[in-house]
Amino acid sequence: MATQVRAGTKSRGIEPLTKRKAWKALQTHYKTVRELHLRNLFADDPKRGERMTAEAVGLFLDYSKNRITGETLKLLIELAEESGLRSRIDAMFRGEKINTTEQRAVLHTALRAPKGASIVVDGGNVVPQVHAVLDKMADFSNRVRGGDWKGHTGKRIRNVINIGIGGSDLGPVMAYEALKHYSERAITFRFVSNIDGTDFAEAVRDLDPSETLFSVSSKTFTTLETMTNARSARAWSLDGLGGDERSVAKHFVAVSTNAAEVAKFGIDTANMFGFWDWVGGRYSMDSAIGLATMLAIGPDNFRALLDGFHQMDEHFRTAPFESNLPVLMGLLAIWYNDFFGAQTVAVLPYEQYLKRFPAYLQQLTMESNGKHVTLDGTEVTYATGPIYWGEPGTNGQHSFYQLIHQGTRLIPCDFIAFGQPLNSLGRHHDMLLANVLAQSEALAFGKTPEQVKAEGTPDWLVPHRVFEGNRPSNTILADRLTPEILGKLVALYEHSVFTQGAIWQINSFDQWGVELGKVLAQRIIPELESKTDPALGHDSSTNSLIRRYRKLKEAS
Ligand code: G6Q
Repeated sequence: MATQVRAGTKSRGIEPLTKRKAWKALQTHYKTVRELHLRNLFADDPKRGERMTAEAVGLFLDYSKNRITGETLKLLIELAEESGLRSRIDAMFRGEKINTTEQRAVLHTALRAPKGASIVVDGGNVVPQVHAVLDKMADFSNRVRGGDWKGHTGKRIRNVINIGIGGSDLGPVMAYEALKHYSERAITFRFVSNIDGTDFAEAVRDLDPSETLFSVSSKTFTTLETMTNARSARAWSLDGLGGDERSVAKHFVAVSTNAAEVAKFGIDTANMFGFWDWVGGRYSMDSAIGLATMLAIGPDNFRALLDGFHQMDEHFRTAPFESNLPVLMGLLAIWYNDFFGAQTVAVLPYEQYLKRFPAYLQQLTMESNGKHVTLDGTEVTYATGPIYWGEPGTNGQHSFYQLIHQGTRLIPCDFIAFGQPLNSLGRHHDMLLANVLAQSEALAFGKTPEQVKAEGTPDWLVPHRVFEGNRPSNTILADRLTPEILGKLVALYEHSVFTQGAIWQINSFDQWGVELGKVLAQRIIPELESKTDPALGHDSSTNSLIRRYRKLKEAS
């Protein structure tokens, strides 16, 4: 597909990726490495498992079970350098408008900058505004959590429902689940995102409107799903509170960048928590979009979360590439994606509280790097963003791990585990950790036909029981899942995504791909709701599905 090159964006002084020296060297090098087995790499280098590790800000990364040699790493780092990664990092942190298609700065790192810092956007230091909003959130959270914020009838708030979708939902849900251990258990937290009415109906079915607070979280405050759910929430709330419009001020707050739309909806802008256009949706869980998180875990824990993000930001900004965790992870992702042709990455947290982490990462990684043109609009000639997926361990072991162990696809895995459990229960944690360690060992080293035979396996069964091994993985270890560690983990992946995007020379910060479906849905809604048969101008499949739906609807 031909794409237009936008004038003025071409001259970045960087050669196209596939023309770079290190890329070509990696192509040649790959031919040798693909023949190597992790069994031999470990046998030839007894210290590999100690050497190929990196540790920073409380996260330990063992990347030794990857199909790499010292030379691979050297070349990947050269690729990062040739790609101008260092200057891209600096440009992001400086607040340059690196989201070129939307002409926006990309400054989620400013959301976790300490109070005294200065980050200038369009001539103004944004850090004081960030802290002013955080203070306002903290004050509000304390009032709700402490029972000082009362509902319309004078009762304290016992339920908080976040209404938002995409970046205004996935981060808050993930963080709430991840940090449930630290949450205020006297308050019930729920998250409504889907336009499917079931989501809202199930969220409120057992709740008392006089004790329920809604946080309508939407950067634009125009998103179809969120505004539809917000209107249903207002109707439900008013219905339960005798229809008194004044109750809205006590039961609805807004998180948005769009004060005009917030006011139009009927929420007092005094009850609005703002953020800025330089915060992308999928990078916003540490902005006011994290209000539900702060209500759950309290301001001190929220600040610890931000501090964790900031520590990883500083590590990413300053550490040499050789020991830079996000850079290493980003480069390994490129190695498998572009040289081995791997299509996916499995993220496997051995921590039940991280059950929504893979879902959160799916948006972060795939919305960011699911791009087919470079910054200057040229079609890429290499694979970009891999598919991220996963489930918490050990559940996946009894389901899809079979394909990772013995299937025909190469699936690099990120295992995430913690030294200490948050719920100590007999031998559970040792067993959990034994499993994560066993999985990465089995994936890497497998089981040879000779080993299988030596166990007395009949010949015909041997091929079925052989594990080829040579399946790569990273293992990330931390002491325990705290708000601070969660911030570090999320920032680790944010910056790994950045590293990949910078090397692919794509814009990791726009998401035009979500637009077309939105526009078409707006066109179809009146066709589904029309009282008379509408004239349909879609393709024959869509036309007949619309007609069939209209019949099904009539039959109900
Ligand atoms: C994220 C995307 C997208 C966005 C949602 C919600 O990077 O932009 O997931 O967060 O579409 O948008 P609003 O917050 O504007 O409702």
